[in-house]
Amino acid sequence: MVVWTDAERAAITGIFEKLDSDVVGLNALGRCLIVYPWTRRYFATFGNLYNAAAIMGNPKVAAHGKVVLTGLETAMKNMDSIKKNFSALSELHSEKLNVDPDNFRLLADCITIVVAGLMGSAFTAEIQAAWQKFLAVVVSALCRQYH
Ligand code: HEG
Repeated sequence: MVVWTDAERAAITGIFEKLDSDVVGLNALGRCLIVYPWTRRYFATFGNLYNAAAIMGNPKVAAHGKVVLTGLETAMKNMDSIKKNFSALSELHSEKLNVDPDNFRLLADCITIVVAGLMGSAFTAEIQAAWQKFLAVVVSALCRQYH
């Protein structure tokens, strides 16, 4: 079981309070699709993902980015039961969507880069440590139903 300090909890909820999940979602998912082009294969129904401009202007990318951020928000609101909460989501990514679990880490890194850019100097090393611990727990929970 993951132990969270009060400072870590405050750091993570603080990030969600400060940032707009639409903006973080689009920029993080868009960045992932641009930087790691093989991740586009999972979004065949999204239409034009041919280049950076098409990806960033694609409303389905924006909508799905929001879905991912809503998932993270659920994790933030249930920080002591992320594994349990993400069990069905992990099964979906594994059994139905067949997403290679290495990609969770890549998207998580893109989320961190976008959060860092938006937070600026408020994204101190301590805040980053809490945030990356949070994302590591989310990634681990998403990987759990793979076998
Ligand atoms: Mg996934 C669906 C969350 C990484 C590909 N993803 C979803 C859904 C959520 C979610 C909440 C909706 C589930 C539902 O409809 O019941 N995804 C989520 C998180 C993370 C993640 C929190 C990691 C931080 N997803 C991820 C990655 C890929 C991927 C790395 C592929 C590279 N997700 C994916 C696809 C769908 C979802 C293809 C279905 C999209 C659709 O058909 O609309």
